[in-house]
Amino acid sequence: MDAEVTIFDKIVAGQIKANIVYQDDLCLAFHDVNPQAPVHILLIPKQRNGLSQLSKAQEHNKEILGHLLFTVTKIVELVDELKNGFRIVINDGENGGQSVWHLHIHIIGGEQLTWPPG
Ligand code: DGP
Repeated sequence: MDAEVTIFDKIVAGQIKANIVYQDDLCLAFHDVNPQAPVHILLIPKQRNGLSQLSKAQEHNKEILGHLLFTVTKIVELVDELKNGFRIVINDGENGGQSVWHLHIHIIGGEQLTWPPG
């Protein structure tokens, strides 16, 4: 699965358009094409480096994993609708509902979220 080009690789390469919220050398954040809340942003590493899903993480991925979580706080600073709270979700594997095999963090908010998720 890891060797396959995903839709997110194409977004990183600029081959597919996305509504970009934030980027730096290591990661890219853009609005989800199928939002589940008023704000629904996806945050991805630009290089997959084996991270098709969180459960495949290796020692060499630790730095980017920390960077992604820290970057969530930067995105929250940029998006007013997230300032009263938000949720991050990582779907992992088939039972987790994962559909794109390139690690991504969902950042969801802009309304009162309910618990538990489905
Ligand atoms: P997951 O099910 O956790 O693998 O989430 C994949 C998400 O990716 C899903 O919420 C829809 C989103 N998505 C799929 N294709 C595209 C696309 O081409 N553009 C954007 N912006 N989002 C996409």
